[in-house]
Amino acid sequence: MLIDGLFTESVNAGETRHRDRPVLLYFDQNGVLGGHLSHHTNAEYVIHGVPMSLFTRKLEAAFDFYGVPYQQTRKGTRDGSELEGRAGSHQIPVLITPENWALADTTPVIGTLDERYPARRMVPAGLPGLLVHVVEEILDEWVARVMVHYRWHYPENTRDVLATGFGLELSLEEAVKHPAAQWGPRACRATGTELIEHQQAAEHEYITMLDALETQLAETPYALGDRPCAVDCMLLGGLRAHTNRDPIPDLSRFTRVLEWNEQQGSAWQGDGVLADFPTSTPFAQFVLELGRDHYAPFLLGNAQALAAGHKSFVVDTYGTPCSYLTRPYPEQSRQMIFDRIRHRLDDREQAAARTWLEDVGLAACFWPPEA
Ligand SMILES: N[C@@H](CCC(=O)N[C@@H](CS)C(=O)NCC(=O)O)C(=O)O
Repeated sequence: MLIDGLFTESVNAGETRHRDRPVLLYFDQNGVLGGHLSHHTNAEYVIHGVPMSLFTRKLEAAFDFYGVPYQQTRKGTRDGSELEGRAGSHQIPVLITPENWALADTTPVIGTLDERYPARRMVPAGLPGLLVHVVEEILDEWVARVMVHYRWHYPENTRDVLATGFGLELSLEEAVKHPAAQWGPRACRATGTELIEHQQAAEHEYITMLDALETQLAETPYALGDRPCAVDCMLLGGLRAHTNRDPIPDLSRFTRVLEWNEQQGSAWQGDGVLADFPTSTPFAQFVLELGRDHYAPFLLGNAQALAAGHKSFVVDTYGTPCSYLTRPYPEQSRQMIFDRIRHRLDDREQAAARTWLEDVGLAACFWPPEA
């Protein structure tokens, strides 16, 4: 079940223990939370993060669509706070719930919020939910790296983020040498955008994706249809934290995308439907193809390297060999898709899911072993 990603001990139907507090949570056969979670206090949610963080803005966009009030508190990554221990992550955002739980990782966090606000779910039930989850996954785990590249390989962006984030007034040369700017290029090397040819291809991929979104928004108010979903949250997070915030790239020609980005999620009345499964929208098809061509070889190479205990590995990306750091998280993340297929789809839906994943060339990545 989706929520497994939040807990140290995961189970099928039954119970689990939240690692932040020793509270038992109960799940029904479908993995739906009951008991404690339906009881809310008047306290608000608090999102700990920073405005220039993609995943912080993704979660904020989700809250806006749920129409649920929240507070924002500034928190950087690896700040050594007790919150990091409680959430089990050095990353941002961390969400504090009204029950004072500390939760990390936006995909399962949005899954939890969906159970609380089912009329405005960001990931629907059944096969449409699988499609949303897979598109979200490709954006989270693949397209997000392009934003990291833009920010830390363009000194203008680096200088700007150090000025806004840290109050540092630096020249371009000083900015790139500043200790706070050293994480970025390392992250780029780890995620395959070290070489100019891969940087250019990654930028082309992102801009082409925005072209597809621009075209989509002429047809539907959201990326996957007439209502928003987790995919919109991710896209808005990227625009708000990175590409429409940093000086580079110039997005001025994407007029519909920019207008869409300006809209407040709270204006959505909870109405509308997503485009039908499996056709979805041309934008969704675009991202799925990008996932098949580029994310899938990376993900399978990463899985092999992890199994073999290799620290790094090389796969072809955009037609040339590209080196990546082996990371455990992509495996944990696709496990959430495996869990959705295993525990949230019935037999008929599982058969349709398999056919669909084969059709879009993603079965090798996302069809669970032994399902
Ligand atoms: N899977 C996580 C990713 C969170 C994430 O990567 N956050 C970034 C900031 S946008 C971060 O903390 N990066 C620092 C790092 O990974 O060390 C989620 O969905 O919340």
